[in-house]
Amino acid sequence: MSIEEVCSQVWGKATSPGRARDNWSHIGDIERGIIPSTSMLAGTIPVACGVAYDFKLRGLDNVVLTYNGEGSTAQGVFHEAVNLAAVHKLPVIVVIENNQWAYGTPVHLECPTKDVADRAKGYGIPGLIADGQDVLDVYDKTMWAVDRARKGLGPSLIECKTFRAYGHGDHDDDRAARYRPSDEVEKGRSRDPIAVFKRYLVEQGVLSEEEAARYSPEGKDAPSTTDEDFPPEVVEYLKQGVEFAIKAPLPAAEEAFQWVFVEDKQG
Ligand SMILES: Cc1ncc(C[n+]2csc(CCOP(=O)(O)OP(=O)(O)O)c2C)c(N)n1
Ligand SMILES: [Mg+2]
Repeated sequence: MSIEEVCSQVWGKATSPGRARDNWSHIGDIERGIIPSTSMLAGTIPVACGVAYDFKLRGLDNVVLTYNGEGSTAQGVFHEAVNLAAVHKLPVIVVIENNQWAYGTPVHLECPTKDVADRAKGYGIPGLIADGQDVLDVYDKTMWAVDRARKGLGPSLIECKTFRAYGHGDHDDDRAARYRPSDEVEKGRSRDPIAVFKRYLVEQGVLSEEEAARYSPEGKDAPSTTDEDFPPEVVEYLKQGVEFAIKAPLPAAEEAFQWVFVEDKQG
């Protein structure tokens, strides 16, 4: 998806895939295999199962990945959908980003097992644990599950152990600072995934210390970063998208009634 389309979705313009019908976080495009999500926690897992069932019926070896928080695993629909995927050996990978909080609810009040990955046992499917701060570990575990699904062996659950560096959203930062102990926040932020990956690249001799230190967005929230924290080509790329979206037209008001139901091609 192009940066122009992504920015258009944020600005709610006619040039966005959702044509201003949904917010930025629900971006998707069926033609390109990106399923738009819904706000209902875990609600995208049964949709992923439906898409996977279609792939299976058509004999394709495509795999569906669906990303959810650990809080979502306390929803009834999570269990129904994972059960369905397991029973029918659907090529679905359920990725759980365990950032240890669902708004103000800590993981131990959402999930009774030691690891969220243990939930997989009830469905007889693999439950993998990845270091969610390490991009390569997440990649390896994901590809293991993808290969397995491609062989027709069914779904896997991958718990990526991660950390919510700030509040649930900008609106939650102050509250988060009250309900989370500050040492927990400091410890979590110290393992920023960008810093972890940079360190690895330096160790492997791919990046020099000097190159690694040139740009440093890690550990900063959005309002604290400046253009200097990113390579100029990245800043230019983003500006291009933003400028395009600001100038783009809004959809026509009549569109509000279109595409709500399946339309009769005759009339
Ligand atoms: C069924 C449902 N209940 C409540 C909400 C409100 N809600 C939005 S995000 C959120 C917390 C989600 O926590 P988690 O699943 O851990 O994901 P995270 O945001 O931490 O990645 C809640 C309760 C919702 N969107 N859907
Ligand atoms: Mg969470």
